[in-house]
Amino acid sequence: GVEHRTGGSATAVAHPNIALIKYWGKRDEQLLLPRTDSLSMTLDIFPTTTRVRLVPEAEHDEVSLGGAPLEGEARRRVVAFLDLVRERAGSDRRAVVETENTVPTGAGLASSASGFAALAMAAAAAYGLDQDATALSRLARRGSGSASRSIFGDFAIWHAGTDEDGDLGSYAEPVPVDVGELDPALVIAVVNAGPKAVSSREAMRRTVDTSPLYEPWAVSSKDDLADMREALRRADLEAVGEIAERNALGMHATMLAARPAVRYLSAPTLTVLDSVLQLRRDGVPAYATMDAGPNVKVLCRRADAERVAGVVRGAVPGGAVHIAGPGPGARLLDE
Ligand code: 2P0
Repeated sequence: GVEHRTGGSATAVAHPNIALIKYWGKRDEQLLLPRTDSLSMTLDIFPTTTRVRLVPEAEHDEVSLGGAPLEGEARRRVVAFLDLVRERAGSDRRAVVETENTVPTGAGLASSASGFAALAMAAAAAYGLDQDATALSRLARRGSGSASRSIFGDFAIWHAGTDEDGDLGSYAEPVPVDVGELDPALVIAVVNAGPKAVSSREAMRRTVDTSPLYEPWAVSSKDDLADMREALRRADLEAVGEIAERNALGMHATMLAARPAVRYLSAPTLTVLDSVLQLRRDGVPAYATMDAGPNVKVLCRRADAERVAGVVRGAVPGGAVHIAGPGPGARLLDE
């Protein structure tokens, strides 16, 4: 069956996304259902390319990243994801999964978002699952929550869904934005490209379970989302930036109040945040957002991005600085 349609092999490419309204906290650890809606911009840099090839006689999946075999928890997550796809496809075939990442893995630069979006698309095609974009987004979510958003380009909202709808109700979809009018860029300051000390999965769990600030943030994030949608509709970059910055700082406040605290923000992070404040005092609209790591993403106008990058570079000598614009959704490549 499968080989006739796809040859049992498919390659997909996907880009990371950065949330302007954050996903932080699950209500279902098995299905990766989030507590709140989130909204992101997909980037035009750091793509992940994944090839999935079915091998009829193999007993185990073979999973590699950058040519090296994946092991431990990272491998387990990929195999569990393939098991889900196999269950849906009614197949017991093992696969060879080869991934090339252009972004540091596990450093809060959304490598799991691009990674599972590319894997979802390639695996669905290789196993012959007929999936529309909504179904692919739902499927990618099962690998990593934020991957649901990387199925789509530009701006996407990931709906938390309801307990009644379960798996079916939680997927991302595009948010219509006049990208030309908004003219956004994200200046990414990589102050530390090493892997994080606490996984975002563990950090979310600890925050939801122990932080007295979690519920208030989750409640205020609803308002942030409504305000964000309105600001995006108006293509009002300053409002978009202000809302994104407050939502991110609030998310980090929830973690700082967890027991024990989860602190991803480091001294260089704060130095970059100071430089962002100085840019604003100097009349340049620039706003910061941070994820599960010390790196800072600065939202600004494309026209200001070089200037912002220069200031940020001066703030963290030795740190790499990248400029990203809105990027494409996940797609299959011709093999
Ligand atoms: C986000 N982050 O919205 C948030 C903000 C980090 C901070 O999604 O457990 O790798 O695989 O669903 O998606 C990072 O967490 O977590 C993340 P899982 P994921 O982008």
